[in-house]
Amino acid sequence: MNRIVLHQGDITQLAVDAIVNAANSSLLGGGGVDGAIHRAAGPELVQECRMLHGCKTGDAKITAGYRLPAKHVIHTVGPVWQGGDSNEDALLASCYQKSLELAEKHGLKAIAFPAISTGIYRFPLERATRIALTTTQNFLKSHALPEQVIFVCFSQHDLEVYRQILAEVHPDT
Ligand code: AR6
Repeated sequence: MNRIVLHQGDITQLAVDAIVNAANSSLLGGGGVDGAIHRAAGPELVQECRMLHGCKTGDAKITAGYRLPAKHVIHTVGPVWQGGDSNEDALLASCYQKSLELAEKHGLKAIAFPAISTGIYRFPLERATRIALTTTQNFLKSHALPEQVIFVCFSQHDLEVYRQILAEVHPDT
């Protein structure tokens, strides 16, 4: 089975064990995919998020999915792109690593990621995609869970970039 899958569409519509939210450190909602997830999940999500007291950049926290078709939301905070010399690569890799660790710890089989930091936080898409795919590939090599990781691309262009880089890094997972 191919454990890494690409999908174009709206992450809020996926009936998976967890969708990952590209949040900010308050965990209290925002624009982009964060806004879409909170709208679709309903007001109970922000209530649970308030009890988490925020999240550091590069870290991840899990909640229920409420009105979403997904059972859980893993909230992670990507770095704001500042030119590349402010530890952005390692912080972005940590978002994927910590999210995958949480999924494994909670016994989750299928998890879906958006392209963290590549919207409002302006991380260059190709560089971010390479980090997303290699970090995930390395994690899957030594872990049975999650069984499946879906990378959700919002636009056709993002999907093309993911396709190209996936072929380059050629996962044997
Ligand atoms: N489904 C899948 N992907 C989406 C969706 C969706 N419904 N909506 C947007 N995207 P962004 P960031 C894509 O800006 O750069 C928020 O205000 C989008 O096209 O959502 O990590 C937070 O509160 C892009 O490819 O997240 C933070 O303050 C990707 O999701 C800040 O934005 C990420 O874009 C985080 O910025």
